[in-house]
Formats: sequence, C-alpha cells, structure tokens
Amino acid sequence: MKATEKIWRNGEFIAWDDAKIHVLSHVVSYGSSVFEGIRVYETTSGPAVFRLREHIRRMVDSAKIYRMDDFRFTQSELAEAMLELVRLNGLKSCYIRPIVMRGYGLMGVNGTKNPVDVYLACWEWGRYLGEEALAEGVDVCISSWTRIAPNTLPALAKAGANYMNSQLINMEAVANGYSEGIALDKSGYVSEGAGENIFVVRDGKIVTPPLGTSVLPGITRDAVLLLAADLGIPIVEQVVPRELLYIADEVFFTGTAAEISPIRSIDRIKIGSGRRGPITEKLQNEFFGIVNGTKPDRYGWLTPVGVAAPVLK
Ligand code: PPE
Repeated sequence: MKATEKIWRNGEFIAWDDAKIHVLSHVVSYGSSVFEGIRVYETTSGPAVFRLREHIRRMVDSAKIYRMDDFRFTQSELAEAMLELVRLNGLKSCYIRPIVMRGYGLMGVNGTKNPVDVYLACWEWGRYLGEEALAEGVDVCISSWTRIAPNTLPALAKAGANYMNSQLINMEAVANGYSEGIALDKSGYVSEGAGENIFVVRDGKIVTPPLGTSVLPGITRDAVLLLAADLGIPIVEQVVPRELLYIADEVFFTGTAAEISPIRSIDRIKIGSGRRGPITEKLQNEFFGIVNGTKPDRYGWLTPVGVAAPVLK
C-alpha cells in the first residue's frame, strides 16, 4: 500500500503515520468495528466518488446495528470530510476506507462506555483480482467454510468481525490455487464471495442471491440490478442452488474493489465458454462507461471531488 499524506480522525486531518491506536482499544480484542470501501474514479471531468451517499448510509446502518451510531458527525459532514481528504491527498482515483470503531478506555465485552472513533483514509488501489481478471475471468472454488449464519453475525452490517469468516474463505481458496472462494449459506445455498456479491446468468436471465442468504447488501450489486433492468435483461433476486453455478452460461462477482469481475471456472469446472460472457461484458461496458464519465451519469451516482458535498441526512 502506498501511503498518502493525510488521514481524517474524529474531525481533524492528521499525518498518515500518526493514525495509530492503543493495543488495548476495544476493537482489537473484540472486533468492534464497522467500515466502508468506496471508489473514487478518474472521470473525464475530474475525480468523482461512486455512490457516496449509499456508502455513508450503509456505514451508519452498520453502526446502528452494533449500537455504535452515537458518533458526533452528520452524514453531510462525513461526506464533506471524504471529499476534502481526497483533495488534500491529491489523488485522481483512489479507494476510501472509512472506519468506525470502539476505542480505548475500558476492557470487557460490552464496549458501550468506550469512545466511538471515526477514521477516514484513502490510497490508490488497482485491480482487486488482477489486471487480466476483468477480461479473462478468475478461477474460484466453493469454500468448505459456511458463510456467517443468520442471527449470529449480522450480514447486513459491514463489520470488521465478518471478515474473519471472509479470511477463512479466501485463505483456503488461495492456499488451494484459486483466486477467491464462494461461500454457501447455512442452508447450503450460494451466498457470496469472501469480498464480493455473486451473479449467475443462464438463458439470458440473471439471478443473484437475496439478502436473506447472508450476503452484504452490496452497492455494486444494487448498481448491477439497476443497470440490467434498464438494459432489458431479466434479473431477479432468488435463492441459488450450488449446482446452478456449474451449469451457468456466465457467473460474475461484483464489489467496490472487484468491480464487475467474470468467473471462468468454479471447482475447476469451466463456466460457459471459459471466459467473460456477453452479458457480463455488456454490464461492464455500462458500469465503466458511467464511472469513467464517457456515458451519462443517469442515476446520479457520481459526486465530483472538487465541489461541495451533497447535503445528506
Ligand atoms: N460482499 C462482501 C463480503 C464484501 O466484502 C463486499 C465488498 C461485497 C460483498 C460487495 O459490496 P460493495 O463493495 O458495496 O459492492 N468488499 C470490500 C472489501 C474488499 C477488501 O478486501 O477490503 C470492497 O470491495 O471494497
């Protein structure tokens, strides 16, 4: 990771190297953090944040689920701070990582008497699954690990602790020579990748697992649901049996980091033609056209970094 100059902490900008926490901060022992991952794209008219308001809303939702939403900043202030952070660090495109965590003070599980600290950092982040992944597709496997189950760790919250499950899924996949692992939910239905939502195409129709199957409510997922519907491609949220993946014409991942990444094999079974399929490519063209500014931003997804932040709740 290439360091940038500034990180925002609880309302002020500090040097990258000064963004340190005490080892006995609540979050270290008990995993009490929620976070976001937001991309800033270089568009034809300057850097712009992709779906800023939706990311801030999800962060506040995640914090609320964990009773951590008593921080001092409004959504508008957080939005403005993120834009200022990107401006100060002078980046044309980057990845913003907001983190809300329970900080230092008391020990013990409860944590509600510890301060809730908010950090915003950003850095340049390239292709998540490798440069060729977007065109060629990636080789993945079904994980032997089950996705976090309902009423254990809430999947609608983007919490740091959920990523212990993601780490098990991804580490196993990489150790076995795959790029990423797909987890099944507690009932054995397809849930999502360790850090991506998943979509399946068969006979011209797209299916993605519903929110009740332990998936993160992905913001790229939501973008693809909208784009497909507008392109006239039938798309539904429906429970996906594992074997539907193997007989699909196309399968792809979505995520802020992964963007729209085709999958070319699962468990060494070739998916469709074994490379990016036509529907995946169509969605990529639409998605990248909008975020690069070569197609109109018809959904209002982009917030230019150079102007004042939108007024949010
Ligand atoms: N599921 C999981 C488990 C997940 O972590 C992500 C994002 C998604 C789905 C897609 O959500 P969205 O980004 O809103 O479309 N994963 C983030 C973390 C990546 C990391 O390694 O860190 C991301 O893509 O930013």
